[in-house]
Amino acid sequence: MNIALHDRLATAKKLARDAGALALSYQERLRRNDLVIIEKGVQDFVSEADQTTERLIRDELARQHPEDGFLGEETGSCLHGQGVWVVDPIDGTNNYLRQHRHWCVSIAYVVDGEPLLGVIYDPSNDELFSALIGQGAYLNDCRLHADHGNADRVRIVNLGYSAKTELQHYLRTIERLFEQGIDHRRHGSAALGLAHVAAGRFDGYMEAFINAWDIMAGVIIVREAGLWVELQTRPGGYAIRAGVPALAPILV
Ligand code: LIP
Repeated sequence: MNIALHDRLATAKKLARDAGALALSYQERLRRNDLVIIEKGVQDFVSEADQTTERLIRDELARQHPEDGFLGEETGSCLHGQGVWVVDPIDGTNNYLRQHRHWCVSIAYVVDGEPLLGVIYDPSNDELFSALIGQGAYLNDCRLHADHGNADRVRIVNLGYSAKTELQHYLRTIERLFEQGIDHRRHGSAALGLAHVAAGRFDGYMEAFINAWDIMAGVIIVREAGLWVELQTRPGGYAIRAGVPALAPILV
């Protein structure tokens, strides 16, 4: 296996933990209402925590792998080199800013549009999800093996919704799931939603518009767990469907 990819995976794992600890340290300032929060758009916020955490990741990646490019939610992109690091320093920002626990750090290494490795770290539960192409998916040190299940086993999926898509499509999806006897949750973090699909905590994930930095790590982790992922490009982003194959005709 490409040694350089193994080195990059080790870098990403340590950086995800370090960035998670830094982001967690800002929670005290949130509790004191001492963190500047900027509204980027409808339900789209950023704080000093997001920016500083992304800067920590970006600077260390530039030091260790200067030949690689970078694309981050908060500090933009420099797309030189064969591979690009695609980073969301705090995925689930709205949850984070309201001191909910459901947020994570997401780091992926992407070549020609395909993720070759991904790391998702949930500091609230100290859970590190990771995958390297062809080498399987892991939760901490435990290998993740998908239970492909079948139609009568599928019972709960995780959904994401963006104001950039049609609300009726989202509502029709929920209606279709209930008609099939399938429950759903919406947690506001695509990265964690995909990581939990790989870990068997959800049977599927769907979101009709999502950014690359929210999903690239989750895509390789779900694939390496042996599950189905379908990515479709959209102007400025993607539509994603993933999970047990029995969900393909339902998550449309
Ligand atoms: C979030 C995604 C989520 C989506 C939210 C938001 P952020 O990313 O993970 O799936 O529904 O609108 O885009 O902004 O927390 O990094």
